Amino acid sequence: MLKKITTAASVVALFALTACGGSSGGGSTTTGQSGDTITMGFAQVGAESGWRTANTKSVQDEAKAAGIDLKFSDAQQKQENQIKAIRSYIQQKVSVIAFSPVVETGWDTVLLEAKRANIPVILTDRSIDSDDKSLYKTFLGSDFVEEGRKAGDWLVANVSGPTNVVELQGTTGAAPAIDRKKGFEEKIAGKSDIKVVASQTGDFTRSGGKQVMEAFLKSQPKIDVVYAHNDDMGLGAIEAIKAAGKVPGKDIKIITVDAVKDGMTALSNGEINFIVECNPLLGKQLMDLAKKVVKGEEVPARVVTEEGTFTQEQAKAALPQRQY
Ligand code: GZL
Repeated sequence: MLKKITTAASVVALFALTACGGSSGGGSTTTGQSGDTITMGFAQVGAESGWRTANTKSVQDEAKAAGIDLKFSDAQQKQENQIKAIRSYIQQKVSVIAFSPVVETGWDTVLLEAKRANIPVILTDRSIDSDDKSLYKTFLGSDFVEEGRKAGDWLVANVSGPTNVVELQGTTGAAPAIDRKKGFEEKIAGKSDIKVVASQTGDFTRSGGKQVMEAFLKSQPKIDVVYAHNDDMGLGAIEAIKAAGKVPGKDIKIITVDAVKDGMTALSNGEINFIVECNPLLGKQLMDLAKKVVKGEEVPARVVTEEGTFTQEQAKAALPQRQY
């Protein structure tokens, strides 16, 4: 897995090959500037998808391996719960706060409270839409616009003639939902034969994807392709397509994002046609960044994880080695 690290001031691309999901040894306690054990308050989005489960495991495992004392909360995909968790971490005077913002906006007030308490913040997985870049030290996560572009590129190269697409969007207001839609639209723009005839949020869950796809199958006379912003919603759509007596991957092609095991299995079975990878194993990089930030060392403003894509044949070959 190639990881590209860029700094805000200059582009110094350091490419380091790291094993996907590799974790360091250790387990000894890591101390910060004061010599005390580093404590990290982590406010997780929820447990909405296979990707999130893998991401949570990576954060927990790598905190343990790094000797960082992790305080962890699950917000059940509610912003108010994440804000409450961040406030409790501030009160507990943790060394560093890390979180994946469930939506892009509404964070300035609580992050200003963390700043005034001199607690550094790291954004991981998803970013925020704020003019005040001093509210966090770095953003570690994927380029979701690029993920959408990869999905659009595959569609343009693999369909011909009038093509009706239905889109299962991620959580409304979430960076991956906004950006995966943006990148996809960029690539199909000007292709007059390709039309997104319906687009609605399935909230990144399997049940959400199934319910929305059931509605699309009733309301749309002709559906050729499903573009789902994550595997879980794509898997829900497969259930709805089968229940409607159609063959997923053949009657209706399916493109998803993530490449978690269940998605890759459906891809290798021919029920999904293409998956854009989004790597959830951010734990090791997060802990390395946290150690630097607590010591007051300079860190890149943006750390982008480069990811691949999978066809059905590539999924068959890759599945045995997949970490999640
Ligand atoms: C993407 C992540 C998204 C995944 C979904 O980095 O935020 O949230 O694509 C997950 O599976 O629910």
